[in-house]
Amino acid sequence: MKEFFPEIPYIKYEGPKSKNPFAFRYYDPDRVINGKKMREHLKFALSYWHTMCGDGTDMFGRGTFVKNFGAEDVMEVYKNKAYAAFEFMDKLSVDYFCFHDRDIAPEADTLKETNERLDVISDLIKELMEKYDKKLLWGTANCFNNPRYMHGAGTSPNAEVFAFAAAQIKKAIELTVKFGGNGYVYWGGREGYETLLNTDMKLELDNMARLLKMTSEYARSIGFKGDFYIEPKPKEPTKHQYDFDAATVIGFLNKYGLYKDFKLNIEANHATLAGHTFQHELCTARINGMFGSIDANQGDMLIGWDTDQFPTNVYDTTLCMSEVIKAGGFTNGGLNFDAKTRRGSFTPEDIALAYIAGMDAFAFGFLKAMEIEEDGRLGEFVKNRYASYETGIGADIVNGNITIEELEKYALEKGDVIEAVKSGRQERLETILNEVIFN
Ligand code: XUL
Ligand code: CO
Repeated sequence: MKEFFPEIPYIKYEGPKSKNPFAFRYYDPDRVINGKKMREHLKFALSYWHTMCGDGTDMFGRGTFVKNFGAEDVMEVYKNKAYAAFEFMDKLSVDYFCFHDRDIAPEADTLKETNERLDVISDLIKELMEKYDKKLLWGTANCFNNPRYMHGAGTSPNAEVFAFAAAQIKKAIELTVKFGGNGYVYWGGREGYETLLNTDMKLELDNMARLLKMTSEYARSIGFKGDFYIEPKPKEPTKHQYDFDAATVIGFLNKYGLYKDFKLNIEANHATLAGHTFQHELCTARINGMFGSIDANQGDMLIGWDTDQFPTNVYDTTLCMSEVIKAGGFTNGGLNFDAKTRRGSFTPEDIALAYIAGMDAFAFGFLKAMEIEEDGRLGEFVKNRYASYETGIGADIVNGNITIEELEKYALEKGDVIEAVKSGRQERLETILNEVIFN
């Protein structure tokens, strides 16, 4: 069989001292930690769109990568993308992939023809999944690229566009089920608005909920057992994306009675675009029982858009994995590299090196997050900081055993409570974090 990446070897674990660029320093896929292999703790996924399709096009220049994989006929190109994707996953020990419908097969003139193309390529992908023992983390529909979606899909002012989006999502769900997918993602591509001068926000939000309800119920009716995820993002492409951040999405799901069947897919770069840390978004999802999956990447704090860089910041990966551990680990979710190399890093080797960087950064983060747990000092500090709620008046507050009048009486008797207030010790705690990371 044709090898698509002869320049990329099989990547093996060589340990932190290795100078071999094509080796893992921290990711040792079959190493067992707490009864589970690292590959099962981390559940890395390849993003089909960036890795097999993204060609480096930006607002100021055309593509710098050629991704036709040696073919000219459009269907042959997409077949070769599939062969190349599985060769890449095999060489990198990436066990999962994520896809949009339009990443795996090109759109044709009619929906019927497009669906027929999807049937052909999805048969091939299913075969390759079995051959290489790879799994689908999640599928999704690209309801934002085609001009018909210029004003949104589920939130389009045009009902015909809503109908088309519903039909497209139906097919994407069928493909997800065909691949035995663990999840289905809704990222609100153009579900948002530019100006209220032309927008009925209430109808748009109601319609978005209608689309989620209809399509998720359909998925269950055809046997989908995985998770539905909403992926929050505050802006880009629209100025006001409806799924702004985790808290907004949780409020939306609650309002429309959808919270039971949905979780969140948290993306690092989307968190920072919303003015939050990655950890904040993960924590918000976790404490609301909505933690699901992760789009692993990082942004550039000096650039105000979604740069989708491969994650190398080990503070972020450590704090992220701490949240994952607190959530009890991944169930259906995992770490999807929704990430691309910079436009100037245009060779296949660059893409492999970027995956190695991201996988090692997360493997390192996971090991350090486990050490933070074992060390216990950070957890202990937080526990003690709230100790006043465990007894006395604090326990009464938490248990709802006290009235406002009784609280007033208590405060009046005390006169002041400043002596009870203790230091937050932020700098000391940051030093403990550094100690763990650098030891
Ligand atoms: C866009 C983004 C998407 C979703 C899937 O910012 O993150 O790739 O992850 O549609
Ligand atoms: Co994403």
